[in-house]
Amino acid sequence: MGTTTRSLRVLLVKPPAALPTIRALERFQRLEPLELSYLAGALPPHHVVRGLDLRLSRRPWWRFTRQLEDFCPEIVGITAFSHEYRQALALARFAKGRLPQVTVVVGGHHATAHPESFNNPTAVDWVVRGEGCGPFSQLVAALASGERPEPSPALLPTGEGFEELASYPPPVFPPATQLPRPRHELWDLSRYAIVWTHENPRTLAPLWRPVAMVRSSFGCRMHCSFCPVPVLFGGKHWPRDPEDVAEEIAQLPVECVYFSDDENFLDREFSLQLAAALARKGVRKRYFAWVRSTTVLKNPEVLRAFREVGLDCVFVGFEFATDEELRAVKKGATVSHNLRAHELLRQLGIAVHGAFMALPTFTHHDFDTLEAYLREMPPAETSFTVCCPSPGTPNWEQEKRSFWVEDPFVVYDCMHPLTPTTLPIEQFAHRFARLHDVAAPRHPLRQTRVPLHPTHVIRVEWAHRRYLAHLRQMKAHLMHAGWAFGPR
Ligand code: B12
Ligand code: SF4
Repeated sequence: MGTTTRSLRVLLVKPPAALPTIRALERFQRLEPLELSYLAGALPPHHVVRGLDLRLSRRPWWRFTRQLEDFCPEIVGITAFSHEYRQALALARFAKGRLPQVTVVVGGHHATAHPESFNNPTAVDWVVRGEGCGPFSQLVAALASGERPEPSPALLPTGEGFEELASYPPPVFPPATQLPRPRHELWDLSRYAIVWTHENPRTLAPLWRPVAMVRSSFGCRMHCSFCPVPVLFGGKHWPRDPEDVAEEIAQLPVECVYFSDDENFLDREFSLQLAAALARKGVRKRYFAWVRSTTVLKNPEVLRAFREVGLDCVFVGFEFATDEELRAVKKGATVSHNLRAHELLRQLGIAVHGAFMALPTFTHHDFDTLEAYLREMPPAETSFTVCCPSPGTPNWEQEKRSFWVEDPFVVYDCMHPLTPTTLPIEQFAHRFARLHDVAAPRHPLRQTRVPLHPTHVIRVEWAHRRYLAHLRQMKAHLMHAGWAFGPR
């Protein structure tokens, strides 16, 4: 017995960020919404799929309206990090208002961790938790053949019965080999760029370079207390087929590739096979990857092999400047591991992006200790976040009673403390912003004697100033999110 399946028009939407801190961050790095490329890759080719990244538009509401009117989608899929959940909900409500017959589906990190935020039948029809390709393709297949999709803890209809399905833990991602190839062609990749850090720039090298995002594996076997990855991937690390990853990379129309793995080089065999496949296929690209300091020390030959195929920079979560703090978050690495890995990477010619955190409990002494580390460490690009529990983790549940804002998701950008700071908030904001100024001179591109693209140099300095100005506005952003304690 055959069922007729229609071709459906599907619009996949990335909301614009509301937080000025995130918009300021996007001046340094804006990456394609890979989650939506995966969803598109999961659908059979007879459906017509469009991607709409509203971060790229100066008038996002106007663009959204135009897409709804011109394309008339039958399904609208919206992704959201926690800080975007209100915009996602507003877009969903707006789509329903314009096209009452449309089916609206919401998924992504916030839906996975806090599906109840989207249990609003006037705006959203279905909420997808966890990995979306499987549930989304089931939903589209059912709608295309005129059937009602089968609800499950991964595919929840809003309204009646929602709460029971949402009470299950989020479904753990399936092995990476079961996922489709993402459809990068959904996006104009020339519009996605990051400041590309490397150790040996040529004269007048541009700072921003167009970039594509590729996920070669996901998950991690560590259990750092602030991180959602162990919950999302059940403490496992899933690599893809190295030949498939190399083929995906070979077909990209841009030279720079930003890996969005949690830990690229955890699986030694996979990493060496991937480097070998890239070399064999003659793929000549540049790479940015993520690695733990302990992995660098354990498998330096992997880093060497990747350097040979084009690895320019790695993101290393150094997190803190003392062993006591590293132990408290169960990082499984010490300051000595971090420093040794840092030196080794630079010897290999790989630039380091060191990520550090400040705790809400930081005193002036703690900030001084971190600043001293930053001044003395080898050159590195740096980023700083405020250590916050991650939505959907046991830590979030434990700490939520101490949150000092009514809607913690609105300021969940890891740049705003969710629990009371030891220092008055203005001083905390000032010291947190100052970390960026202390670290900036250590940036490898600032250390070089080679002159760089002059317009980009001015642009990056301006972006840096804007970013710090927004960080110093921390108190105003917290008040907007319903700061419970008022000014201290
Ligand atoms: C790469 C990455 C980044 C990149 C770029 C991301 C981008 N596209 O702009 C950079 C480094 C810039 C970045 C920045 C930030 N990030 Co980030 N990032 C990641 C990371 C490591 C991978 C994300 C990714 O690309 N995954 C690949 C895609 C394919 O997988 P996916 O997102 O899980 O999508 C699947 C499902 O979620 C689902 N799905 C997703 N959307 C939808 C929509 C529908 C309709 C459906 C049906 C299904 C569905 O199906 C998808 C396909 O499999 C994750 C950690 C992780 N392991 O997920 C953190 C993570 C997403 N980031 C996070 C955060 C907090 C941030 C920052 C706020 C932190 C900061 N201060 O820098 C900023 C915000 C940036 C922004 N513009 O909003 C959090 C989000 C948590 C939350 N609840 O919101 C995560 C989970 C890590 C963490 N620390 O907790 N990030
Ligand atoms: S090592 Fe990185 S990805 Fe793994 S749990 Fe810790 S912070 Fe998360």
